[in-house]
Amino acid sequence: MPDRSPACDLRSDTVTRPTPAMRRAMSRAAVGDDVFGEDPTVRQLEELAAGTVGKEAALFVPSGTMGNLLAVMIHAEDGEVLLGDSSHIRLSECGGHARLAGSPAWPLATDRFGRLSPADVAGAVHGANVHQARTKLLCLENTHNFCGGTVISAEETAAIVAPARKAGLKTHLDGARIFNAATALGVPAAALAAPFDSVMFCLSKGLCAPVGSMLCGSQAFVAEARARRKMLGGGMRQAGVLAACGLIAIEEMTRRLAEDHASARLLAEALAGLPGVALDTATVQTNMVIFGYRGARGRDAAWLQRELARRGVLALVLPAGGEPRIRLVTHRDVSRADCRRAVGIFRGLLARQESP
Ligand code: TLP
Repeated sequence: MPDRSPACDLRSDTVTRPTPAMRRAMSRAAVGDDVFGEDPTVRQLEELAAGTVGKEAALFVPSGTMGNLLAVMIHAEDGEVLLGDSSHIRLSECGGHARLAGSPAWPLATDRFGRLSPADVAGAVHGANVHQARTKLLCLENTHNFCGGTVISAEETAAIVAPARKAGLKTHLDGARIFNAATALGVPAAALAAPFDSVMFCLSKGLCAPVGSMLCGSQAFVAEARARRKMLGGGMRQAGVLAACGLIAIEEMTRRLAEDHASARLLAEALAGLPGVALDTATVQTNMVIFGYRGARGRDAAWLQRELARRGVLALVLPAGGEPRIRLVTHRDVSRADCRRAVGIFRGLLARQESP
């Protein structure tokens, strides 16, 4: 069975297949019942993950969505959550913060690079009163998905988090792609996670593991998350076969992300000048390229997605807020040559449809 998709699949880095080394590690992995705390490979992964982001402990969870939900449940205790208006937690996690954690969101304006204003954070905090729930938690996202995979530096993060800390809030980082941010900034992931009580990062995106994310924080926080993971149905048994891939994801796959960033830049620079494309190249900082499209004769992002798919290039139309936009994500399973081919297809399509 071929391990790579035949199409040039730029919909997401979640489409990556486990690498040959991961397949081998799965077959050799020592396993046990992880709900009984007896899976040695999961334990090893949790220790490695915690150390990598500079936290005391970590929990292997089935998805980033579950990791973020657990953080909201535990930190916010049904109080209010401050988060960016275009954050993944707000727009793409089925409203779990409200529906399952009982925590309403207080959305804050996000700039085009995914940053919140420290003054907005300070101004949004309120105590419980007859009209409002008490503000309990601030969540940030780095890299910021719907801003185009943009990065927030350690200094900017510290400035945004400071007013929340001063007001006694808990803080959580949705670091689904924290290693992309760390690579782009040339700093350890731990430096970006340092200001937060907890951080979630994903193994199953650009790091190529088939399943799983890590939720990291203090010993007490992770113990509580372990119990609540079981409540949510996320307790896994012989999960060592998955954790074995996670070990390779952290130890090896984090080192190659600059290649994906270079591919994204190649795509962005070629697409930015094409007719109908509205692309802010300053937001192309990691492995994503997001742009608007309006062509002649009412052709839009949905049309472009369809025509690309007919030619073997898969893209996503982002439904999250505002005018539909096209998202391309680079990853290990699309080579530089695939990206050059995709550029040729874009050029052929857009140049042709603009002519009378
Ligand atoms: N993002 C997916 C889709 O849901 C859009 C993708 O293809 O980018 N935080 C961030 C910043 C994410 O981008 C995602 C997934 C998650 C959390 C949720 O992770 P999973 O999919 O593992 O639940």
